[in-house]
Amino acid sequence: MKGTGRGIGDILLRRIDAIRILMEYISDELIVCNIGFPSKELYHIKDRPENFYMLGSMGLCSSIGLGLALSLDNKVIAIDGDGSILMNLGTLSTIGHTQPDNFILYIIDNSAYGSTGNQKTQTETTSLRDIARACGIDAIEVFQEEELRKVIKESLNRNRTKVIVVKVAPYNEKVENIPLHPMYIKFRFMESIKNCKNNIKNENKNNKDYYNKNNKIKK
Ligand SMILES: Cc1ncc(C[n+]2csc(CCOP(=O)(O)OP(=O)(O)O)c2C)c(N)n1
Ligand SMILES: [Mg+2]
Repeated sequence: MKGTGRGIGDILLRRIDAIRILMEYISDELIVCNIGFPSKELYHIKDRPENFYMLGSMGLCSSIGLGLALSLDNKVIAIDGDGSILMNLGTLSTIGHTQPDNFILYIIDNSAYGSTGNQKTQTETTSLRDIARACGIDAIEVFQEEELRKVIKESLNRNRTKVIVVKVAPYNEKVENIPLHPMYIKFRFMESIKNCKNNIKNENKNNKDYYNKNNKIKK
């Protein structure tokens, strides 16, 4: 891999391992999860009202997560895929520009469009970590479980935008489809946001502060 001295041979984890390890450290954080197998694997590991499973479009998980992080004080984690990030690379620029201190983008990079049959993406040559860094984000690429656990713990304890790129082998766990109606997923998630300590009422304040900071609103 570019700049790391590490490569395909260092990859031992699978996407389901990366999700399982993350979930061991999760308490009340909000999670937005990429469409397809990532969501199915997350549902299989730990379903909870604070999980929002993407249905339909690829590419927007990180953007929805960012919007939530800008609107709420709770920690928000977007579990995304390399294919989806490549489809919406502008998301990294927007994250780098806005830098909400309560946002973690957890990119599970299997160098493949895993959910549709593991067709190859270009992340064996394109470093998502380096692109995130070029956007001003504190970003890291992780290959091994021990290092991943350390990075997750640090990122959850620190108030700083973080991009974690977990390099995994292309593999889809044999898990059932999510048996929840899309509207149920949506309303259950909305309900869990209502219960957040600092809820959506802060949205206007956060937006105003952000725009004021950037001289968009002059008073
Ligand atoms: C706009 C759009 N294009 C294509 C698809 C079909 N599709 C669903 S998941 C997926 C692969 C996603 O790849 P990645 O984000 O890397 O996640 P992975 O499945 O590898 O974990 C594709 C092509 C879609 N749902 N929406
Ligand atoms: Mg992928």
